[in-house]
Amino acid sequence: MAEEALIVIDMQNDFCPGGSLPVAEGDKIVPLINEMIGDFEHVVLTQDWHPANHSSFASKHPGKQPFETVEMPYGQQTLWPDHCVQGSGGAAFHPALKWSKAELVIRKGFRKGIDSYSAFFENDRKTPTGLAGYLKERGIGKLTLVGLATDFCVAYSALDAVEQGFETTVRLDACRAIDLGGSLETMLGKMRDAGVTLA
Ligand code: VGL
Ligand code: ZN
Repeated sequence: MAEEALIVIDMQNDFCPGGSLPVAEGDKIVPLINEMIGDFEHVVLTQDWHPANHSSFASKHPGKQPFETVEMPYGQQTLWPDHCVQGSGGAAFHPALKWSKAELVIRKGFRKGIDSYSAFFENDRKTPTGLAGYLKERGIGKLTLVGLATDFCVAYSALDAVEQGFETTVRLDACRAIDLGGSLETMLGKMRDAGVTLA
């Protein structure tokens, strides 16, 4: 029997109200996630972890505003307000998140020139984070994903998870979305089509 893990995506201050890239009600899911952390034997967290000059920041692109897009060598990239800078308070986990049980914290987005929404592959869709190998080596085959944001880091992680052969559930009640230009509907459809269980 495959082991199961809870994957908690990017529950960081910058994605919660008061942060630099706040997701509406991002903090509201903390109590439910804490309950789920208690229920799962294995817990993995992800942490968006950018250098201060990261290429996904609109501030590094003269004339560009947050939420506009640019063409990167690996394809289209949405530009964001500066967020989750390595070691900053905004990059820290929400203070109420019960993170101490986590067996692994996987950091992503630390390469200046590539953003990384997914917990498995960076946005070039080629550079692995190592998470798939870690989980497989540990006999973990079934994943439940929660956190922020539903339509970016959670969705990209879930799509990669099924492609990597994991039985994957997203608990939508324990996620919140950015919803940029219909991105929530688009990504919910992609997840359904790929065989992600939306619960
Ligand atoms: C995220 C945008 C930029 C996320 C991370 O966690 O969904 N979104 N960086
Ligand atoms: Zn980011």
